[in-house]
Amino acid sequence: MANWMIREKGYQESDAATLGNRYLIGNGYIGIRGTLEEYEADHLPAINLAGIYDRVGEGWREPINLPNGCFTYLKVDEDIYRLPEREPVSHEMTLDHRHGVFGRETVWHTPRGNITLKTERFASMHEKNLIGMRFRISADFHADVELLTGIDCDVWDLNGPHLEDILMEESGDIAGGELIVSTHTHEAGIPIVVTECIHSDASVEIKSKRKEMKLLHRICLITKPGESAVIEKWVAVYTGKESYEPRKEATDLLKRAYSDGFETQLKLHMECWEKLWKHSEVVIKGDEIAEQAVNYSLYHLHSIAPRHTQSLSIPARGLSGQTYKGAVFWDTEMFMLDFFIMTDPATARTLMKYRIDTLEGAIAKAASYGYEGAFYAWESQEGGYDACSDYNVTDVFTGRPMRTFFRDKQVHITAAVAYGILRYVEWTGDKTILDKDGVRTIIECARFYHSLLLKPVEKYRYEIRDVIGPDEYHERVNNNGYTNRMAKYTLEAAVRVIGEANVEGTLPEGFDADEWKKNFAVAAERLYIPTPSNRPGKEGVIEQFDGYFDLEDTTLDEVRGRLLHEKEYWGGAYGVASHTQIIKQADVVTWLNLFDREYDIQTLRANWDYYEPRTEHGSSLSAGMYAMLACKIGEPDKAYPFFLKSAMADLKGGGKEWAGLVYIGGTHPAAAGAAYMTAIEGFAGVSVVDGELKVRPSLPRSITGMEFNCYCRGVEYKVSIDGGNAEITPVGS
Ligand code: IFM
Repeated sequence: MANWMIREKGYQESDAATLGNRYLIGNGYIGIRGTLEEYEADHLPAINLAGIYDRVGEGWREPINLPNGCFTYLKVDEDIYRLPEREPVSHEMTLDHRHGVFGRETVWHTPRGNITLKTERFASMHEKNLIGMRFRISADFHADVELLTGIDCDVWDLNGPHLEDILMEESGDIAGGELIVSTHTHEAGIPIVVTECIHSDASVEIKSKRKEMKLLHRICLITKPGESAVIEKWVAVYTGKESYEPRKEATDLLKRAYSDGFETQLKLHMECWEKLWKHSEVVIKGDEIAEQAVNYSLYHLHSIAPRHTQSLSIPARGLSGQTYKGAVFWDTEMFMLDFFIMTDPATARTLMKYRIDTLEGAIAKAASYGYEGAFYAWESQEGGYDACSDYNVTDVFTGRPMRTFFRDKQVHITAAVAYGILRYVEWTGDKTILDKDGVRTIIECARFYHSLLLKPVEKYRYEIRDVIGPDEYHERVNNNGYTNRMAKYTLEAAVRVIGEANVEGTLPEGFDADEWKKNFAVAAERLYIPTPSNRPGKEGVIEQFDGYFDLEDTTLDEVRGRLLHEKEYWGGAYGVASHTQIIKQADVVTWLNLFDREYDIQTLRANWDYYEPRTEHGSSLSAGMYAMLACKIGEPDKAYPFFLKSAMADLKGGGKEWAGLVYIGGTHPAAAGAAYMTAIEGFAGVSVVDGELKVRPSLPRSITGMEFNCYCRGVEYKVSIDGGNAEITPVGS
């Protein structure tokens, strides 16, 4: 039986940030950190909304944290019982990651006996604007209890405050009254409404503690030993982006939920989750740890999938807070997209539509640097706005912002967009995404690389200089192999797409197809792609960028030992890794993983063996790429620990939480996606060849079989693997 529950026994205040990520619940629209109900801003609770950003002054533009509608604490005989202030007798947190239900149970000792508070909460998959909560209070004595629950408007912000003119009101349409908080964002004035109501048989009073920015219900009851008092609570959230009447919609939703009751709404929510698992559950036989870790990873991807819209993407830290500015990186296309293509093609389309719809932002960014075409945002927010600043890391020694070049030099982002759109088409067969806008997007991506090319006077080839590859520790390098190969891919893809669009009539008006096809084809052909080396000791290894092999060749331990501060940034002008061959994350290995068919196994292995010991894996994206390439060289056992590292990125934690003095903690959906890709494309060996689904399993020792479903070209297949044998059957046949 698969394990779908994680639990944390005992209480450590210092774990609040990590557990906030690990126990996150969400429905793609709302993300709620797995923090305790009584936590205030200093313990980092956050309710995030997908796609709503705000900027205050010169601070970073970031997603907003909503007034915390889950805020709750307990009073017994006039004394407050909450963590961390009051030490518990026992404490446990749980997450049912099959159904997205968070739970906690805490027992406190009071002078008259023990009191237990149990809570459950879910962000409804059925009603995207709804959060459901249920409290059970029991005591082994006649306790005089007050449950204080409501909306805490004193929110945690990294670069806020983002909410203005906060208005706290009460209304009496529902028994017990509704609490209503109306506010708007600072920059664009987007109206936000958070409403709350409770259902309780006990006596209820509304208590406003406006000074402390809290609007609360006070529920008074006397416990009977052996019985639990049950209180249900609903929170509804609407914004002016989705409704002209957010307040009315929110209170209408509250009324519906109130009359349905918790059990009914919970059932609807769980049924939605069951539907998702029907298409996406991965059964792994023989290895329960791997099975739980993969499905837990998929839980996170489901929780942040924007199913409520047709054009939105997923931020690099999901909906787990304001880190990384809630922005969308190449993580989506290169790490998360495959999961959606194979289990939920409609969401995959939504992710790629976001890129097509933000093309104008990318064109404007390219123009701002003097390039043509589309230079996509390194940290994309709405409209394709690039939230990445020129000073993205704070120096730990001086406290000053450091000039970083992620925004202006990580040009491989544009190729990720072209790759994602075409991978979607290849797997789904859905060419409708390549309408006029889609075709234009591919053309503008290619035009960008075309405008970047340089031709050295003495050489008959094009080069791309002054870039940062996936390994961000080496800045402003020439001919990063990954970047050049992805640029070539984009140019060649554009040639193909232009040819087909010419027939379909989907080319942009006035576009000279023949001229550009020729330009792109010549550029692709002459673009320099570094080749495997024949230097002694480096045979078959591809140099990551010009001059990389001449850098100091030392060990990871040696470089780590040179750190003067644990949070010091390893890259940049003076970083400990910058002048060495130590790299942050898979770079050449990412490239070879995508284009493995162009190299023999010896070359793939030589590069894996050379680069892995030199990789810090300082990004959660790294391990998955090593895992997948290990599978491609027929070494699933070598892949396994890297696969588990990806799959456990949030289950176990331990990843980097700081870049210099900038907090970068949160969930790791790209690692979750990489875990899926390793399981399905690596171990199970799933691929699409000429439009047909192929399976060639190569399982690690601990895994004896696998079962999962996979969409390909509009048909859903069931794949069953038993040792080295695989069976593919269309679902429903
Ligand atoms: O996109 C990644 C990048 O490759 C490494 N730093 C973190 C980013 C967001 O996950």
